Amino acid sequence: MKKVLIVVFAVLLMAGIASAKEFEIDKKAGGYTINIKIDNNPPIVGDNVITIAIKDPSGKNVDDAKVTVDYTMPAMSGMPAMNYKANAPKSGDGYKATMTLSMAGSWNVSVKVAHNHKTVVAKVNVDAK
Ligand SMILES: [Cu+2]
Repeated sequence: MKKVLIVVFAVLLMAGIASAKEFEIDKKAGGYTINIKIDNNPPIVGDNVITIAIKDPSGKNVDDAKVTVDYTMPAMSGMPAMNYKANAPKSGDGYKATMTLSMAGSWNVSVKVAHNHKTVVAKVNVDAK
């Protein structure tokens, strides 16, 4: 009995760590489902790897899209607006790019997916620490 409880506790603990470690969100855009993961949660000042997985309206994985990631911070006192763009080529389980966030605070991340002659955009706001 004691052993079972310890195993259950360990599994719960690992699940908790796994979900806290990675940022993950699903967005719908133009019928597509765009799953966005960031390897740090919250994202950090510095390099963060963003992984994007895409399903088409019929639920099929899309592996022939062109994906780019724009990440911007609006101007604030003493700091002009910052705009960055990264290509996210297909790599393993998704499309991957590195976002180098140069300061803490609120960043707007736009994932642009070009597929079958149309472009859809998924937007997410993150707070870098
Ligand atoms: Cu700023």
